[in-house]
Amino acid sequence: MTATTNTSPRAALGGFSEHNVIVVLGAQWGDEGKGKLVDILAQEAEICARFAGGNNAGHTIVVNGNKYHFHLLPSGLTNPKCVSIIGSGVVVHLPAFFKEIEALESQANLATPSSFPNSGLKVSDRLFLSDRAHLVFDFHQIVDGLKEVELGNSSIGTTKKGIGPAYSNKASRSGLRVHHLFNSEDFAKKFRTLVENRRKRYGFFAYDVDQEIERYKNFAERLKPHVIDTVTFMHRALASQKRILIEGANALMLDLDFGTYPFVTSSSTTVGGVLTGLGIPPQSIGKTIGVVKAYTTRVGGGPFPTELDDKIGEHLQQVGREWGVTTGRKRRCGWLDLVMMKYSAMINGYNSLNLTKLDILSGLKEVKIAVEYKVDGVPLESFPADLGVLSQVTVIYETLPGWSEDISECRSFDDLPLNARNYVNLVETRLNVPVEWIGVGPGRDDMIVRK
Ligand code: 2SA
Ligand code: GDP
Ligand code: MG
Repeated sequence: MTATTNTSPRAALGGFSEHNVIVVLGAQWGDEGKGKLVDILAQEAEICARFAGGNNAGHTIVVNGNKYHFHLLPSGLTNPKCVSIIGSGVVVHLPAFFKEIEALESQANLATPSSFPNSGLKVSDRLFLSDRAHLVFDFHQIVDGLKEVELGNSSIGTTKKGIGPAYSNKASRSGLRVHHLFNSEDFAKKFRTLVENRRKRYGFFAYDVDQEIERYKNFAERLKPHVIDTVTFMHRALASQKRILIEGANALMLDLDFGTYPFVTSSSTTVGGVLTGLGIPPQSIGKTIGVVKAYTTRVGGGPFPTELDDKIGEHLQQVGREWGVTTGRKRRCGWLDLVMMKYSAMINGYNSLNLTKLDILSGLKEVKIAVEYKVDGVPLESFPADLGVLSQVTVIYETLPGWSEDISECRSFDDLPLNARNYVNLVETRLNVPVEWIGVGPGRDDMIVRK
């Protein structure tokens, strides 16, 4: 992987020539490689916005061989000219917010100058946060852990970043938002009530409330320059036809409404979440891109119909380097599931797909794709809501011959071996959505663009 320029020539093909607003969403259970596509498209974007989730997300971006990890901050920060927005649908852990800024800035200073030639990865002056975003506190993270213990064998396998407890406070109308930080008396009062309340529910846990209130006074001062009304900002940007990239976190099957509930995250990860998490109207979205891994992975608990509990699953995990970016947990691996993908495409209405990590399938004698679920011999119409039903499905696969060639240097569809092309074509035909990008490696330039 040897990228030599900061702005990939391929980025121009990414879609901003046709649309001002592009949305990138995870189509499976996360970690499809959204960050990499966002990085590529961001080279042409003026604004990159996050709309949901928090620092549970983990995106790895590889530029000139240097790895950058994004959690809470938008991955579009890799373009030094791109302004980044954290919308009101995101939940923000301020210690993590500042830590991530520092980590990115110090890492970028160490990186080769050609990665970020103009200004390094300076982020402080081009990163803005909604005054309506809810805050995640350390006590939310403590509660996240306590909840998981309480669930025992049925634990969700959360990232323990406090995401669920913070969204719970939001939904129960007791949460604290960014604007609350700037009225310190009111903040302190509400904060004490919140902690008391959680202690009533979960029993006493050690937490220095006074010290935390002091810490947040400090954070408020540091945060001030970053806080804006993102609704007004986004609407001005739309009115002046700025090129806006909207970055999904987590993925459709982890969505609170449409995912494998309760084994989901606590936010709206779908295209619906884009609207509620940024406060923009539906007609402003020009294009929605679904990012789908050429196989499936899942981290944490919950059902996974095409999971491979065998040598092939282990092979995908090892070769695909499938470890959580935030927690370091091993990701579970399985075959690509088109029943789930059809459901995903119905909800998000993908205009095109980025099929990622096709290179990881190289070397397998044969590859399988799930095309149908049956219960008692009867095909299911779609992905079931009831996990009891899901546990009974027999997965019907289509088996294709594999390919042995290393495809990481392929840069056009025709460069791919025939069997790899057939694999892509099958995905495209069955889903009736064009596969516009094909990932063949982790680097910015390791992408086939079909246009
Ligand atoms: P949470 O912490 O409340 O959002 O966890 C609820 C479920 O959502 C899953 N989840 C994720 N799945 C994939 N990737 C995520 N981000 C990190 C990454 C994960 C990591 O990029 O690798 O490092 O482990 C992510 N975040 C949340 C989670 O596993 C639960 O199943
Ligand atoms: P995200 O959460 O969807 O942004 O994905 P993650 O960053 O959590 O996980 C995807 C991983 O796959 C990262 O380590 C990427 O660098 C890597 N990756 C992305 N696309 C490709 C690809 O096409 N091929 C290979 N080999 N790695 C890829
Ligand atoms: Mg990830």
